[in-house]
Amino acid sequence: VPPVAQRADSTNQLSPELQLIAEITAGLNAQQKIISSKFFYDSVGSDLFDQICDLPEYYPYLTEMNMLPHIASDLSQSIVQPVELVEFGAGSLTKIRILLESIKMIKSVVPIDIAHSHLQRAADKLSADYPHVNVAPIFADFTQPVSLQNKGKNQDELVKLGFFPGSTIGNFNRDFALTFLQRLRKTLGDSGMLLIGVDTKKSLHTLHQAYNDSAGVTAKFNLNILRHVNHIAASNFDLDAFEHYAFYNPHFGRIEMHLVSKIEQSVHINGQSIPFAQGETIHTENSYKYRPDEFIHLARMAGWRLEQQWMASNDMFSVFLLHA
Ligand code: AVJ
Repeated sequence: VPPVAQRADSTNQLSPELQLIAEITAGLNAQQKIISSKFFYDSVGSDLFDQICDLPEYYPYLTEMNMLPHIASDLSQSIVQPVELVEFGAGSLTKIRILLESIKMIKSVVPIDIAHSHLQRAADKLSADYPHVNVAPIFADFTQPVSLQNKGKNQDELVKLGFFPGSTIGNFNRDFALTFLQRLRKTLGDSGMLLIGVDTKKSLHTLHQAYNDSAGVTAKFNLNILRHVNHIAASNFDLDAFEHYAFYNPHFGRIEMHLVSKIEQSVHINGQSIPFAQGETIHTENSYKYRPDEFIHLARMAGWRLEQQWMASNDMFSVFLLHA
């Protein structure tokens, strides 16, 4: 196979598989090497993420899960027309279930996730448990525009309720977060709503512990991206030659996750040899944290109106309902 072109603007003529390889290769040729956090989520990575959610240190999941029954009960009062719930990055569909328990107006569910087999399994289970709800999964990278055409049953009559929990928006830099929220505003339409979970700024210690858990699950999750890349691109990353490094960067208001090369080495990918100095890093994830006023400003810039907001009792996590 000839090496895939590296110029970003030449990648879209390639097959989907080669596009991914081209994207990864381009990131590894950058000054600060980078692999997009969407590559965390193969089946193994999705399972590891579920394990992160079981950690006592990983407060975003626990806090939002504790808020959701209350939020769902509020929404069951205010949502009076039949809706289609569209979740971006739906994972194991655990949170959707809490909404379905209370909000009887949800007639159709469209979960979108990049991890195909993981989502297929979760969607089959959901559909078996809620036989009266139409479940129509989309296997896609939701950071790219996704068309909802012809998905749900009678979807034209249903108001769309977007669901973007877990502070996944935190993976995007400010520019892309704005672009993405604008795109959702279009995708969900003029009667659309968006329920979005956003992690807050808080004590550095709490933030640090959440991404440096004592059981080492986050480290495994981070390193798994290299195994996934080896699978996609037939590269030869040695997982033992890198180590997990996560820290809060107050200047950018974000957690950064990196993989640090323990040694000087080269890695083969896509017909190239990528050199690593000892201590050089691959940046694998940003997780931006927002004060409520910062997020509300961003949502307004993207064309949304704030309808309702919820804050965890300890200010650890926030959830917003936006209307078009
Ligand atoms: C799924 C993107 C919300 O940023 O906290 C968890 C992913 N990374 N631990 C986050 C993650 C490390 C998570 N999001």
